[in-house]
Amino acid sequence: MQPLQTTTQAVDTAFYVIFGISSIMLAGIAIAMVWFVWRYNRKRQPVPLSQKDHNLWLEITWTVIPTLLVMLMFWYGWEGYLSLRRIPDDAMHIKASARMWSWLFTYDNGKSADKLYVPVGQPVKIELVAEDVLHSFYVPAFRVKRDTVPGMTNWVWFTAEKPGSYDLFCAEYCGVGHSAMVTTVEALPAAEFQAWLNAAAGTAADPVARGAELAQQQGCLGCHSTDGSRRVGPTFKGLFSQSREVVRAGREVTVTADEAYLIRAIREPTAEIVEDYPPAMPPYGQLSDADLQALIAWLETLK
Ligand SMILES: [Cu+2]
Repeated sequence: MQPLQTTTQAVDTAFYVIFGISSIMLAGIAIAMVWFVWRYNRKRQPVPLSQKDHNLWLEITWTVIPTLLVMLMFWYGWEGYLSLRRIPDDAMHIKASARMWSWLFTYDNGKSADKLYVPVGQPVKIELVAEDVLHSFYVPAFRVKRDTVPGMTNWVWFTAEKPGSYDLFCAEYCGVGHSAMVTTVEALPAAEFQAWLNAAAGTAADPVARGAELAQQQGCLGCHSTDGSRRVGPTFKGLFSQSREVVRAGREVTVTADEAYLIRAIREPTAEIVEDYPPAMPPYGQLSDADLQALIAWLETLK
């Protein structure tokens, strides 16, 4: 089934219809009220002139017109909702994984990225998966927002009509790094998108390059800076072989950030917590040993 309109058109139409009717009602009611206050002020008209207590046609009018207006608002809301929930047949499938505190997008050919690349003019169906807690996939430009719920698969669809970069937020408070859980939708012209999609990825041969790629993909950079600035977690800059104060099993100890320490910090992040930082990092047990080595090789270069 083909939708009649894009998600942006669906939401905007309903919004402007409701906003327009509400504005006219607000102005009409306020003007009538002020006019009545002035016209029927006791000083101006101390004695009521009419004893009429009802008017059938007036009552029918003020019942029928608002009923029609409310039904009109319902109609646009319902049509808009159906458009949001009816996936076009030619929609391209992309999986969005939400985890504390980054997004990972996986394409059907196995390619993955930390930004959501989409082709202009083609509908995309985003399958929403939560790996840990509740998050919410929110792209204001396409008027879509839907929760990602652990154990449940949700989805949204949208079409990017113009090339560009659009904000993508997590819209469900999901812990200390929530505000860092932002990325972008990159809408590319169809040919450029195909070229990007078919370019090999995740396979940089050089370990340092592979490490940098992993840091992006795995969402490390959502919480750790590489320029020395403080984020949810400590910076990566100058980390390797530095000595640092950590709290291990409730006791303060000084450790050297060598390879063994970094492996522990990635695999079992809450076992040793760097002083002054929250025990916020999820464990990254799924990384292969080769990937771990690549990440560490890359960390070593961040002097
Ligand atoms: Cu989140």
